[in-house]
Amino acid sequence: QGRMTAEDEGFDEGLEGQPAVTELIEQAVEAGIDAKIIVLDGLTGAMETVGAKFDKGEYLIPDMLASAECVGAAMDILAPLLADAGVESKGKFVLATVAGDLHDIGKNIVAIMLKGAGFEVLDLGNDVTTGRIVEAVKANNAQFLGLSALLTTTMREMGVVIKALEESGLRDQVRVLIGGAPTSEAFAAEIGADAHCRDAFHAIDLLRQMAA
Ligand code: B1M
Repeated sequence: QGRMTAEDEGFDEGLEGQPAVTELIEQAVEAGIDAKIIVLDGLTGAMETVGAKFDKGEYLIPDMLASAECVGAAMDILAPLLADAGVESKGKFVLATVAGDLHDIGKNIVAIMLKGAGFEVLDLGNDVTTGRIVEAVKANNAQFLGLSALLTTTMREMGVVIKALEESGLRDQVRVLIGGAPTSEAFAAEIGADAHCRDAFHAIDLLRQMAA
């Protein structure tokens, strides 16, 4: 789908005649469904189903990767619809999935939303070491840092990043927002983050409240 076709990946069997993800997204947009609903109920909901199938052994890693590509292709269509036109820069935002964690779909959606809301986003990617994150905050004099983690093991690294910011004397200059399925408000409080974001839209709401 733009990045990959079912045929390229050998997934052609059984898909013949089925609408592709991009077609379904275009149909939903044409039908006037809000992009936020498409992201939360359509894409995020579908990834929960993918996770459940992986748990049961019905899906394997390549299936999860193919699903990730589909979300990427869908977001290419939705990104312009999620942007606020002509907004002024609201500050520098460093964003990363922490060390050891390869999940970046959620982070990429957050990046699109932040750019759309007027932040200057420096997306460091996934599996980013604490050292690189701290360096980027310092070098860019960032006012915001977003950390993402999808694994119960790697979420602990977020606390390590916050400690490293404290040790570098940078903690007071940067608001730290965290997100990712295993994280919670209680976990954010435990590691000393400024906020926990349930999803990308919640992140934008929280940032608006912080600016008010
Ligand atoms: Co992985 N995986 N995975 N996986 N994977 C999960 C997370 C899992 C829950 C699946 C399952 O078992 N049910 C499970 C974790 C279990 C646990 O830790 N308790 C799991 C596992 C086990 C693994 C491996 C260990 C599998 C293996 O190798 N045996 C492995 C680990 C690799 C690694 O990271 N070291 C692995 C690998 C992968 C793929 C690489 C194949 C692929 C990722 C591809 C990619 O990201 N490019 C993958 C996928 C796709 C998933 C699931 C199916 C989908 C994740 C996703 O994209 N969700 C996932 C199951 C699930 O989540 N139900 C699963 C959709 C996305 C939009 O939501 O990321 O939550 P989310 O982001 C939201 C919010 O959380 C929030 O906003 C986002 C947008 O609204 N948010 C933020 C997130 N970050 C934020 C940062 C912010 C603000 C908000 O900062 C400001």
